[in-house]
Amino acid sequence: MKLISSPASPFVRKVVVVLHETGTTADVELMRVKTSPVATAAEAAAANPLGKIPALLRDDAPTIYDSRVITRFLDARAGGKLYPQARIWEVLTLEATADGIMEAAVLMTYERRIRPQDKVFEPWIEAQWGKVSGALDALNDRWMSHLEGPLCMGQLAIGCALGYLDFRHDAREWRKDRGALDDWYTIFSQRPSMLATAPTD
Ligand SMILES: N[C@@H](CCC(=O)N[C@@H](CS)C(=O)NCC(=O)O)C(=O)O
Repeated sequence: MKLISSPASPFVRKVVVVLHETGTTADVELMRVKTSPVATAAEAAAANPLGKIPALLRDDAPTIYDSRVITRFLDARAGGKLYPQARIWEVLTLEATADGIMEAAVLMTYERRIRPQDKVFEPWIEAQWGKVSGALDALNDRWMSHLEGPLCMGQLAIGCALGYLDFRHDAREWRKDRGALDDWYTIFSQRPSMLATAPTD
């Protein structure tokens, strides 16, 4: 199988982390592309009508896309431990929270990198950060018992979201006043799957 990917994308990272956690890295070749909302890579456009990455080209079945679909597919294929049925709604909500953080943070990056400088809309950037900030508070205040529980996809996704904040939005200092989340991430980010997938340009 082939994964349309970029080493800077937190959504791609979720998928690659799952490959590591399930011991299936050898089954998927990473096809690196450079893509953006205004310059979609041909491979991304061919694989996903939305033009986004990640997309997974399967050998004997149609291409699938959206990180949440791909992570669930890869986990099911490997035996299905990352989406435990007993906690499924919490796991999915945690993953959705991580994806929401990534979406807002990626949009902030695009606004500064892609939009002409005189058209950058600061209140919009701050509104996106407001979403990230609210989600981080909720994680710190209400989700620590889940984050500290048995490994699941929700935790891996939150790890990737926090890693992206360090990578692109370090100046926002997300750790400030979020000691529990900071402590959890300090340990979680040392997992071999997280160390092997640190974002790069
Ligand atoms: N919901 C999608 C989001 C994927 C996404 O936004 N990927 C970014 C890269 S980090 C992308 O492909 N951007 C190009 C675009 O928006 O056209 C997923 O989870 O896979």
